[in-house]
Amino acid sequence: MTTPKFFYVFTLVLLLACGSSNRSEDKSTDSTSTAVSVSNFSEGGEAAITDYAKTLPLDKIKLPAGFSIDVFAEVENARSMAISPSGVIYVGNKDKDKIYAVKDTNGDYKADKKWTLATGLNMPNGVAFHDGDLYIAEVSRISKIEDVESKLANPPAPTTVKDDYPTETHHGWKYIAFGPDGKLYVPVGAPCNICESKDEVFASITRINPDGTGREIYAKGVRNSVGFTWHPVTKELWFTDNGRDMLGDDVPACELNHAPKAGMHFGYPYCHEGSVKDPEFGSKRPCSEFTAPADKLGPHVAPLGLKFYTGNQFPSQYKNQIFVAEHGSWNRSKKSGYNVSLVKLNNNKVSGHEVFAGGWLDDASQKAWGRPVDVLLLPDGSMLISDDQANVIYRVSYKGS
Ligand SMILES: [Ca+2]
Ligand SMILES: [Ca+2]
Repeated sequence: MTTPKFFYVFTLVLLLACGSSNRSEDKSTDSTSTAVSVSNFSEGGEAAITDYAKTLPLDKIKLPAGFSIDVFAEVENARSMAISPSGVIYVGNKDKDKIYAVKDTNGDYKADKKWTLATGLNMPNGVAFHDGDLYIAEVSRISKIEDVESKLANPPAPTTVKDDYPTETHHGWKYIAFGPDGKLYVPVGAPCNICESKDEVFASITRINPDGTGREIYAKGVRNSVGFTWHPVTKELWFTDNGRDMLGDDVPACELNHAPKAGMHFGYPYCHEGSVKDPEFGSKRPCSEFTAPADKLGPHVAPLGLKFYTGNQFPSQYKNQIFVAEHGSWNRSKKSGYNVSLVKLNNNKVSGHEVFAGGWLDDASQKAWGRPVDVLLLPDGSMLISDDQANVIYRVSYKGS
């Protein structure tokens, strides 16, 4: 039995017509749906890696045996990062005004798509992903792009969640993250190098509900935290704090702190690194009143983002140890930091630290070609490092020796 050719043609035309009408219906459904919908990642955006990546001297980066480093994405002034369940990485700016999203859409561990989600923002350093929404921290405002992954190619302006944080730009850029309690943690840096403030919100880490209500101060005496995370087992908060300047090359140390409960005071501006009385404010309150740091990371190293290693790719000794990005010093005659450190924990106490990745600073010339800002784990257990000077995100992976 044969079928006339015109029948095939007719059927094909019918199928094409149905297909296109279905597609337009899907679109109109998406735009009114409140459920989390995932974008077609091929829509919009631009290349995430160009020939620029090849110009970076990655061979200068020293890592332990078996590890390697590559460029994952090019992002101007790449600062804090957050990842969504579908593997989109969101990236903030401090010296620029934008928020970006990047994604590896073909599974080769290099991002191939980059979308600019927002522009014209005021030091939008912080990003957090929660229930399908992207939260953004500017100096005084928390905003969000709802259901962001259905809108990567055509994002609306972020809508305000809360806009009454202080407007001071000195230490005003913010890291943000959702805690295990479902609240958004928002630090407020001291508006100075060293000072007391009338408003107790300065030099603190606050937390708010996802809708912006219920602000409370979680931790006090924190000069300028630009990174925090929660222990994967104890669910307790750990955060970095940048020590004061202008007390010389070697004092005080920048800090890694442990805040297992609300209401703790970490010393600023009275006491630094647990034992150093501030020359101006130290006589007002003794160091014994405050919680000392869990680890002294070294003077002026500027620790920012940190993460517990919860992946399965790196050797087992890294499990639940802390990686800390050290942005590097400006207030020191010989530069310090400019690396990613590994802080080792034993029974919830720090047992030591060492450089994990270094080489962005050239010791001889005292010139740096890159500055680590934040660290983030990918689902495969490899680690991303953002760099706001070299304008890239690196990926560190372990293949064994
Ligand atoms: Ca890719
Ligand atoms: Ca402290």
